[in-house]
Amino acid sequence: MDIFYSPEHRAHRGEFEFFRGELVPCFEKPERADYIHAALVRQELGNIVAPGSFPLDAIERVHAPRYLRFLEGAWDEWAALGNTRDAIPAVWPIRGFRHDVEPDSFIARLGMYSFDSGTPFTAGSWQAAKLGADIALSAQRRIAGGARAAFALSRPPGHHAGADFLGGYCFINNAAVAAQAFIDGGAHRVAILDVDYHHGNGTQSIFYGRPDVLFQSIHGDPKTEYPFFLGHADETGEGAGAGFNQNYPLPAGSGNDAWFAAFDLAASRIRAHAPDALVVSLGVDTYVGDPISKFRLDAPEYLRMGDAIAALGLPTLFIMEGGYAVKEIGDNVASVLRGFRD
Ligand code: Q9C
Ligand code: ZN
Repeated sequence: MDIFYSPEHRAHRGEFEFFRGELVPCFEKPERADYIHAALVRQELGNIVAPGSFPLDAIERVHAPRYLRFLEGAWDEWAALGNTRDAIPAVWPIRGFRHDVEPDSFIARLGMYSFDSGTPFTAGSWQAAKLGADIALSAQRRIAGGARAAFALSRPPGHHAGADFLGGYCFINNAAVAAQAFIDGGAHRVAILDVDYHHGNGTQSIFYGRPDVLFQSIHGDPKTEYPFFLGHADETGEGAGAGFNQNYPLPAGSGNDAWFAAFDLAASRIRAHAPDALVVSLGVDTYVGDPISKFRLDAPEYLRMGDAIAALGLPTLFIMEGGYAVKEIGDNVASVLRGFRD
């Protein structure tokens, strides 16, 4: 399958994030995509294709224009205030505050449009995030044009980003943008399967009220695992979207059997939805060796995962999300694509 990639993702290079009271080097680093790219090339899993450039309209179909305008100008604003280091959110409105008045202060607006401090905004973050969405849209277009599958090697990841918020290393929700592009291209129904260790809180909130985009997420139980505040089993959609959102939270420490049991439930929901296309939010931070996550999937399970996804028999768009065991993520992603193909 074609692999959409650009080395320009390196423009997003966060320096530090907080970890147990200390600033530590960011886990979400450029080397991640480089290792994945290298493994896919080494295993000859497809042609590497440069993305096209898309107008912002496709992104505005899922993100608020004022949020995108903020992101687009954020670094220049921050730099004009005399800053050279990353902008890290540090103040947020919470329950009971007014959330709709955009403050003038840069750091207040950064807080308004974010939900954690772990997502530094750097000089090249907007360019890389926009490129990540262009990669997702390019891969989506390949499938809309008749390909069975495509892989979007987007970085930074996207599934924690909502219509007007960033967080969890994510700025633009690449999977949501691609799913919406399928709908706008005439698809009646799309399914998003999110296999990243962390609940796709951004994707869920974007489609929560809609029956056309089914969301299925297998993840660490939010009672103990990031992003904590969303991803419980009783979140099943609202209004017209009631019944079109399912979460499969699993306890930290869960292994292969528990994971694939949840996968089977998600797979039957997807089959019942009869979608025109499947978008897979592919995080490999479920791996036993992942430094920030607590599932225990072994390396061979990624072959099985690819095989199980292929068995759904749908046009399939893989979009890269998390995975932080940098040396192994390339091989694990390659295994998913190999399992899908073979
Ligand atoms: N300092 C994705 O996998 N922080 N995002 C965890 C480590 C946030 C993960 C604590 C994890 C976000 C796309
Ligand atoms: Zn994750």
